Amino acid sequence: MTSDLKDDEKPGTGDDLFPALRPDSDRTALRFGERSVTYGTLASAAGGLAVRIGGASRVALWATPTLETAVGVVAALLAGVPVVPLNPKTGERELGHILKDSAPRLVLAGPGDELPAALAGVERVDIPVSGLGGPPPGPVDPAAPAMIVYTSGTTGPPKGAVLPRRAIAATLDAVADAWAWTGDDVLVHGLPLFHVHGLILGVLGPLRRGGELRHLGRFSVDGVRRELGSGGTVLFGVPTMYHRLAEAVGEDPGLVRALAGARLLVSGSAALPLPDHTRITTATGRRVVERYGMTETLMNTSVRADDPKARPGSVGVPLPGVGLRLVDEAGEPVAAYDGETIGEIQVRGANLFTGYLNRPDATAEAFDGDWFRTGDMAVRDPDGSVRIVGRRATDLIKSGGYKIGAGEIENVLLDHPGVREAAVTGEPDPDLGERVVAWIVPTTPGTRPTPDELTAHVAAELAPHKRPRVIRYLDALPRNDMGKVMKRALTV
Ligand code: MCA
Ligand code: AMP
Repeated sequence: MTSDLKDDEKPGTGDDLFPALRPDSDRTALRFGERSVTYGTLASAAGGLAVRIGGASRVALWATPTLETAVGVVAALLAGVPVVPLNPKTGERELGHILKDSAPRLVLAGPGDELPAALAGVERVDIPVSGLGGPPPGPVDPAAPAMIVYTSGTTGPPKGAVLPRRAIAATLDAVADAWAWTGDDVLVHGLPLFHVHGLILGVLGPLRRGGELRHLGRFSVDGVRRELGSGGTVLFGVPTMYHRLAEAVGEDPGLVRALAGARLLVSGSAALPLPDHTRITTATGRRVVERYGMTETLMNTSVRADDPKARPGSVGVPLPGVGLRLVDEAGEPVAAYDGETIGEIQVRGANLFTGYLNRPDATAEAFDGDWFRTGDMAVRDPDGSVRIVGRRATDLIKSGGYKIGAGEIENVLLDHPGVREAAVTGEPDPDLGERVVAWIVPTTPGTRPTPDELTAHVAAELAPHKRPRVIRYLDALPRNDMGKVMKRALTV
């Protein structure tokens, strides 16, 4: 039976997060390369899987950049089962930690995916991309945990940020307001699907609006040119991706047309350097809009699509529903909007996580009352917009938009038999923003472990994106009188 009602006027499946998810909808929801699903097929596939996994305490999701991952996360949300996205390239030690900490009852994976031995003890459920659906989901408590996303700190292994369902809804509706994001938009991106940026904003965002996602599988300039040039309206990326577009755009008329034709270009996860803003705007006439978020807080601020005055370097104004303050060294709120007085950004609102899994100590430390301490340092301009000027912790490195803790890499390097001492720092990098540098004192002078050996060791234990890009050898690490490594002295 056909209906004259528009999709957004028809009765839905009853799901509060995805009102457009209707069994009878033939609107395209998701496209990954040649494969796509409509909202109707997605409702059936995810609805059926939701029945299968319903009642599980927690599920892991083998988050490849594929349609299956998107169906898996929607199914878990329909079922009200907390889902832990896993980076399929995670090394042995990090995966072991995440599985022990989160204790998933099931692992959702694509039918052809090969899972590592660490997951052998967890029951596997293959994710279908079609199906017979299931009964409409029952209401899920907005305060219930929806997703657990692992994020690095300065020391120790990653912590699982527990994100309630209401935070996902709140953040997606807030950015929709800032970006005038509707069901008519076609989002293009090639972000990984095991972090907030790619998975929550980049997959759940378009689904909440009833729009379309075209995922590139992996980021490439060619993919952006092709998809934005053939109906895509919005692009999401980390600064490294915009840097690569900025490098290419001067000599690529097709890319110029594709970017110039987009409704909105959004960058986040790290600061987009001024020269990249300038090169893209000069070539295309379009500006890149920056937004500022964090795994624990989802999105905090953004340049608004309807604010033509926002300057490059600004991350915009607090999103609707987000309380934001700057706090000085003494713990006092900064009153000034003078573009000069620096304070730590603290935020509160429905967008926040509820705590770190199994880590009440770390959760307590992260809050000042109901204000979450982000560790990011910023100033506020007279128009209320925020400019990030640095980070409180020097032991956090942002490389390619990934947050990496120096401590976790040092611990792994120290486990290598050829390493006596190790220190890890971040250095400016034109492509990655920062690159991971490892300073190594070999166990036996004269027989150094090779850079390839150390790099492969970190990639295999933690994750390839955490591997050092540069290895430097020293006879001893510089230490102060207390024996503490003086990282500031580690420069060439
Ligand atoms: C290289 N590879 C290796 C090794 N060396 N594998 C094992 N051992 C080695 N020694 C492999 C990698 O696995 C990868 O495989 C390929 O070589 C290239 O890796 P890499 O050099 O790391 O890639 P890149 O070119 O440097 O990647 C740049 C990138 C990437 C595409 C921009 O950094 C990226 O996707 N960043 C997105 C980060 C993100 O989404 N952050 C959001 C979190 P293969 O070729 O198979 O891939 S922040 C967040 O969520 C907050 C809320 C926010 O505000 O957004
Ligand atoms: P993550 O913990 O991986 O979610 O990364 C969150 C961190 O990324 C924030 O605390 C900021 O330091 C950084 N970040 C995210 N968006 C921006 C942005 N637009 N500009 C500067 N830094 C950003």
